[in-house]
Amino acid sequence: MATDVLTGPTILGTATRTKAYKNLIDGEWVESSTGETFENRNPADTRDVVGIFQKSGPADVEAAVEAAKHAFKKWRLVPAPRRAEIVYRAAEILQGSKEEFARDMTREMGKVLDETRGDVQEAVDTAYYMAGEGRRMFGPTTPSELPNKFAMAIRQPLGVCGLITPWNFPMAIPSWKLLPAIVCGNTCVIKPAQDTPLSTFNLVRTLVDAGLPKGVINIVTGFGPEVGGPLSEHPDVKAVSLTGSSAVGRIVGQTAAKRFKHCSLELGGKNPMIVLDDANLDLAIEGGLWGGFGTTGQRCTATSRIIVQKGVYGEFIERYVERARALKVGNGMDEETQMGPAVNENQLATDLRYVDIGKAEGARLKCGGNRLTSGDYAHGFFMEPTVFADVDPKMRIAQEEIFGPVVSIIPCEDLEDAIEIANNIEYGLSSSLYTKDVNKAFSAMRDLEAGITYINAPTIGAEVHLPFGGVKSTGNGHREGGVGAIDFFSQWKAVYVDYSDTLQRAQIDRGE
Ligand code: UN1
Repeated sequence: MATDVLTGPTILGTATRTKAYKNLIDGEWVESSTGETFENRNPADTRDVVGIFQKSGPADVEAAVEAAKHAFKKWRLVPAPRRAEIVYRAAEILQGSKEEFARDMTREMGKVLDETRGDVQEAVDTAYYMAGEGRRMFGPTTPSELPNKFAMAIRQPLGVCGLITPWNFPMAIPSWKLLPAIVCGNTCVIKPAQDTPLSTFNLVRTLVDAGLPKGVINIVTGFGPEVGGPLSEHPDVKAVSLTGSSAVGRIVGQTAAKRFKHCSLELGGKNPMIVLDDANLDLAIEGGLWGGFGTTGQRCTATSRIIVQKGVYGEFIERYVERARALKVGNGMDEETQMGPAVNENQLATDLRYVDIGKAEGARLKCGGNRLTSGDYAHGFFMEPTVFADVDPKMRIAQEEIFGPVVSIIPCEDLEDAIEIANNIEYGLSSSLYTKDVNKAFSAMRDLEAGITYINAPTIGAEVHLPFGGVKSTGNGHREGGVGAIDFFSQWKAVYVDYSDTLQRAQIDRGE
């Protein structure tokens, strides 16, 4: 799959060997039809080239879809428990490679090692869970309305699935899509984000090592217009699953709709954490730091708004800002680092632009706001953890997804006011409430408009066996994780077996 090619200059000024990775099509590692490649660079130190990847074009998508279509003919007939055994074996192999794959991921994506270990673990968890689903995939058997007639519904695969995955969880999110898809009997073409293709390679290579037949999963690396677009448009791709921005989601959704494809969109978020006067403040501060600055704020589920009741507002800000200021920013490979770089220059520019927007809107910048460029920061996309206070809920920094380490703190009167602020937004992925009052907790669980609500925990940290996804512009109603993923990657067939040896007409022959 990977060959060594000479690239340079490196940090030391001498050429070194960088691995070149190929596409995986029909079980073969092949170069792209375009003959072009792109570099995957370390966002903590851009002198470090992690790998060279294929800059593919529509012809590569065509070949991959053809391979997947061919493989589907056999794969759909492999019993689901047998398909799942391969996934189970992959989970075991993946566990053994956890440290190596976490290091690869930190190098290509930037988040700290603890978190990339968690990302690999999330793929392991998904594999074990989906392996179990292979022996469930339940469908109802139900009495027929006619005598001597049997009725049931069975799950069937869809065919070729086109999967487009983001850079922030470069192994976990591909696992959420690939593993239920193949357990259900589909075959796949995956286009990983151009910033983080290596982690998807590591996952798929593990599945191949576990015995996955050729053509069942194909990888085509490259960019949206040349790979993602043709993949979602292809008539032989029967389902499209995308995790990405709402802007891209709108395009992919419309493309898929033209051919009535199954389409799952998991898009943006602007997730609120509410802190009431009676909350355990130490816990809320700890949670707000983890939710706001974990993954450098680059989670769809990031705690980007903290809505604090007036009784504790001043104290919360003071203590939160002090802790945010003290966070250790640096290369994620260093075990001491608490926050890594932005994934790329564009993302960093977006984060810094929103700092200017917040200032211009009149929010109070309490800490951060600057790019870090001195010493070890010189070659990476680092910025300070940034906190705005006295944010008006209508401000752009309180309404728009930034996807960086920029937290907006908004004052509120009481729970009712907080929920109004929380809900008055385009998105609805995750949400959280800190309180000791069980009545308030249950009201919030009912009233927060979001696909996920946490009580006394921040907005991040979803577990793979529960539904993951959101309401409003966060998506189109599908759920990843849990049985929702099986629902998406299968279709129902109702089956009736009449063993009466007579013509029985439903709704007509009622024996009256
Ligand atoms: C994402 O933010 O895109 O719940 C995924 C979480 C992680 C997954 C996040 N388990 O924060």
